[in-house]
Amino acid sequence: MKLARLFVWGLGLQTRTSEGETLELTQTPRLKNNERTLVIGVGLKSEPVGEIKENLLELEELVVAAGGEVVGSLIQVLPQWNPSTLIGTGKVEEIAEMVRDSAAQIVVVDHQLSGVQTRNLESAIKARVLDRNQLILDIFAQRAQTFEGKLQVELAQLLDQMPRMVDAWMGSLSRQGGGIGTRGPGEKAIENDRRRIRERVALIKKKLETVRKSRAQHRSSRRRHEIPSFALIGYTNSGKSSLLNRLTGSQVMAKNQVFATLDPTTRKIFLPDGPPAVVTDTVGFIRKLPTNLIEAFKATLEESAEADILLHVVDLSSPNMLRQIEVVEELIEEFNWQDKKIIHVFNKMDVAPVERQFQIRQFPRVFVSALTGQGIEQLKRLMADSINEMQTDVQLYFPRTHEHKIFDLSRDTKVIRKESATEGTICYAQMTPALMNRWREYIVK
Ligand SMILES: Nc1nc2c(ncn2[C@@H]2O[C@H](COP(=O)(O)OP(=O)(O)OP(=O)(O)O)[C@@H](O)[C@H]2O)c(=O)[nH]1
Ligand SMILES: [Mg+2]
Repeated sequence: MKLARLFVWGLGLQTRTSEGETLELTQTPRLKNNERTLVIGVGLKSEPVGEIKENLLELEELVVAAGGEVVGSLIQVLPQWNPSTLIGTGKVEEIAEMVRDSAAQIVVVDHQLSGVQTRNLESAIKARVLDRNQLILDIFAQRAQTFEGKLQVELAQLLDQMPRMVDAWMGSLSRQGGGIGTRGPGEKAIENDRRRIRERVALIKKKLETVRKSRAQHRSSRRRHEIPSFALIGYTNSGKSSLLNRLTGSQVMAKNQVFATLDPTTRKIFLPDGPPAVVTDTVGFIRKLPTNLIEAFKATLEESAEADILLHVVDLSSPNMLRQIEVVEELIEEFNWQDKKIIHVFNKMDVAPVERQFQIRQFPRVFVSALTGQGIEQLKRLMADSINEMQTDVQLYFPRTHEHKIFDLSRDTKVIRKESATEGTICYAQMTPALMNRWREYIVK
């Protein structure tokens, strides 16, 4: 029975043990409020130590965001990973001692752990062990508000759980002296669990697909009305939501906390001398973002993928600014957004040292403060300019029988010049790619 419970740990599913009794299972092992937590930074000798330390500081922020209290930290740099515990045996002992001394209830390791490694560490350290991915998933699970957000988080958790299960299962088989061909009752229960998870994954994916379609419909209706769109992207806590509020006068939650925003919000914005546009605020990025989360949040990310222009928001005051920019740029490549138009928005200029501005090589860029409003007018002008830049000069030909359409054209865009031609009229105008698509049957050049 112990075996069966082990594998379905944290799935929020009801399942049957090998003895046939029904188990009510709890949600993912959440970090409870004020739970005493030890954080462990790990890295290989080949990695720069500074980066391992930075990652650890960020892990501490993540623990606080999840509601935990950091009571100690420790770093280990290894020549290579230890397959059974990730870190070296001596360090495991040291951590066990720290856990005893500090009465820590939970240990978070800043690296992905396999199911076997987690279990071995837990039995040696005598505390619950989470890895970075599980912690991030935990925060998402706590924050998810909407139906879609909750579905996405559950999907990410299930995808995260599956390989751990298989791994822990293999580990326990080899410990029992079993192997391929030895099928115990526990194994059957595990297979059942795996099937249930697969079914649930399929169900959630189907539901998410429906959500995705309805989003796509909204977007295409925006397209039909030719509304240019911006998406705020950037490192978590860089001030995306604050900027949305400042730009559009809305009141979405902005908080000094990593992953304050999960669900995308779209608001209308009025730019000087420009057409009305929309701005979308979405979930922030972080280094080592779990791939399962990316997979699960596809629908949300599409909202940014479909935007005409990305506003990459950077926290100019962060000591890790350059690394954070790098992480976001890597993700931009991963999502294939590199060909989009990107405006770099360096936020929090009110609290950043002025020299910082000289380190910036990205263009086009603007320095702002969502808090004080500094630079916001400049940002708006840059946004309006970028919309206008998206326009190209086109030439349209309307045969006599379609000349009434010129009236519609002049409502969509400014008709710069009209010339009569044989059996019709030629019009010169400027158009955005979306408008060009709408008028493609008349465009000659
Ligand atoms: N001093 C200063 N603080 C700012 C500025 N903009 C945002 N903040 C603060 O930075 C913190 C994070 O702001 P958010 O707008 O929630 O950041 P976000 O990028 O939406 O964060 P996530 O949704 O968690 O990814 C909040 O405490 C804001 O008050 C600014 O221009 N100056
Ligand atoms: Mg936000």
